[in-house]
Amino acid sequence: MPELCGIELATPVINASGTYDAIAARQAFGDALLEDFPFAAFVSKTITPEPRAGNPPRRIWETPAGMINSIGLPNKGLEGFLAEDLPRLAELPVPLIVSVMATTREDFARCIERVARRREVAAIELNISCPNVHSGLIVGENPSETEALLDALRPLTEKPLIVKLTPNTADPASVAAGAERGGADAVSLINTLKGTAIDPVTGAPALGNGYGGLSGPAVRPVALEQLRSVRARVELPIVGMGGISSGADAAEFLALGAAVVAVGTESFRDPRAGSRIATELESSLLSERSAEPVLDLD
Ligand code: RRO
Repeated sequence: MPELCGIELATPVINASGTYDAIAARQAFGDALLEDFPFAAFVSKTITPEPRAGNPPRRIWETPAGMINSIGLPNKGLEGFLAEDLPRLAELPVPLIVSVMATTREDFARCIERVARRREVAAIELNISCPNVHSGLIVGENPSETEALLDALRPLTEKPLIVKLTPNTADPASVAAGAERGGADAVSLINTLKGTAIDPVTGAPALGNGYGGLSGPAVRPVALEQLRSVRARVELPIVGMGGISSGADAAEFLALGAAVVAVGTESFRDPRAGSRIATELESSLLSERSAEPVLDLD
């Protein structure tokens, strides 16, 4: 049975944070959603210590084989999430991973302490890689800052800490190594690649914030290469993602040594993509061959 940091999963397919609104889906589909939930674990949209309104519209722009988002982390804040959303997410029939972001170590610590106390939470993802929020030094671009953040957070919980890496840096493997030295239990990659677009009608930037993060099939080769380089550098389990839209795509990530895969942009097109990809994966030749990663990582 697939597992991530000791959390047993029915399939190796989970969702990428922020790409599937399970609370809205439950409202739309009712209890039928619980009987046939598309992912083997659910990762929440990232929360922050205080509520945020997010970026001005336009927030999404379609690109060749992908899209750029400039969502800007709208959320109810830590206390709003714990009071309103967590009880609803706890009704999902799969383990819950809560994604957290803050701009100081103290705020990160406050979030971890409050979230980790809740028994509904199986693991915590530390989002140190959002492309759409100005936070001074981006911790996730810097291996020693990442290590120091983990040094500060690691003692606060025994729950698994999964570090979401940014692809917007020259050497993601060094950041992964920093996370490993600091005591992370896993890394996940990739977050979106910084990108921009011009609205052909107005000639102005298409996104309200001027730029955003690119995702979808267009980024898959970049994600695979970053996975390859991170896999070669750290022993940690890896959640691999970036443009996965079929079982064959997912099998590529598993062949390169990902422990599980996450589906993001494809869920906007097909909300049942997670289940479909898990089924396709079962019959994928590559996934049979890759029970042990087969590719030379050097
Ligand atoms: O909310 C966002 O704009 C966002 C986040 Br937190 C993230 O981690 N990655 C992304 O592409 N968008």
